[in-house]
Amino acid sequence: MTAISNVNADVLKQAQQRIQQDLQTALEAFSLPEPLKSAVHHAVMLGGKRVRPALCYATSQLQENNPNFAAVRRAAIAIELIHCYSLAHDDLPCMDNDLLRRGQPTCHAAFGEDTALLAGDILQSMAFEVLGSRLFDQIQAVDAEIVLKQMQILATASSKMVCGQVLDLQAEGKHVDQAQLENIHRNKTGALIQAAIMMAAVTIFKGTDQAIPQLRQFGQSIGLAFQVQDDILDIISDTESLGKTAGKDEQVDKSTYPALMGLEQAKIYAQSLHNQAFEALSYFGENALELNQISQFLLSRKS
Ligand code: GRG
Repeated sequence: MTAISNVNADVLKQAQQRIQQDLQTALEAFSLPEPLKSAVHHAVMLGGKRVRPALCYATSQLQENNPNFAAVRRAAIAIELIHCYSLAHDDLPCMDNDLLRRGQPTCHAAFGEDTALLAGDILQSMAFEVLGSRLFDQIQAVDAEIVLKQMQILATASSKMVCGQVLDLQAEGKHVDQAQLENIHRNKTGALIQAAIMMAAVTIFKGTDQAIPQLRQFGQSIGLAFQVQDDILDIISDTESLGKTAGKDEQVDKSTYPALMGLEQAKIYAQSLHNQAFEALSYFGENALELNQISQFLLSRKS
């Protein structure tokens, strides 16, 4: 058990180190006026588990020495920039109105609502600019078909995330059934997690490969499981471990899995979604070792 946890920690740690450097490189390429520059740095560089980039890199590992790895690195940056924008906006007074994120003051708490809103806005554009750039690919020609597919995947997932957020806000204080809750979370959280996997998948596989639907299924299961776990942690964990305000869901009467089915049943549901995810990965055999390890980390995560 200890051995597996260590391997998990190593895979994630390596991904965190790589994405931290790559994000730094990407941000340095932009010339932004103050205080926007500092707000963007605050929203992106301070902490975070970096799960989405880690899923990107681990998917790339399905093929040894992926010749399009530069496109995977750009995708990992782009997905994290979109994620950071969503967190900055999610914390705004007109949304969740939170003051703590990743153990730090939220972007608007540190820089004001106007600058935090604009930081989120520009992070969206930056994500697509990075995706269409030659970053890490100066020698080899950029594969335009891959870039186009990645842009489509990211744009679709980002739109779904906003739609999911709207549905989530509408559901506050109301009773929703499991199908409605699933629709909210597949859009709000699951779509971006699935996109992290698919943006790397298109650097390796053609659309007709059987690997594509398997990875789509894996992404869908792990994406929903992530939100179920997030709902559980909001109840069983504390503010210090989470780096964000614990118990917030109940405070604002959010529709969550524990609220719908009870805490114990929600834990069982999270495990069953992970089982579905592992099942989809079994198609890839040992090549999916890193994806397996990250999935195990996600199931046992405490923050
Ligand atoms: C356009 C106003 C406007 C809003 C954009 C705010 C928004 C739409 C969407 C919110 C989406 C959102 C914040 C979903 C929650 C997903 C989630 C579980 C986030 C936490 O992810 P972690 O645990 O965070 O990976 P770290 O900090 O580790 O990166």
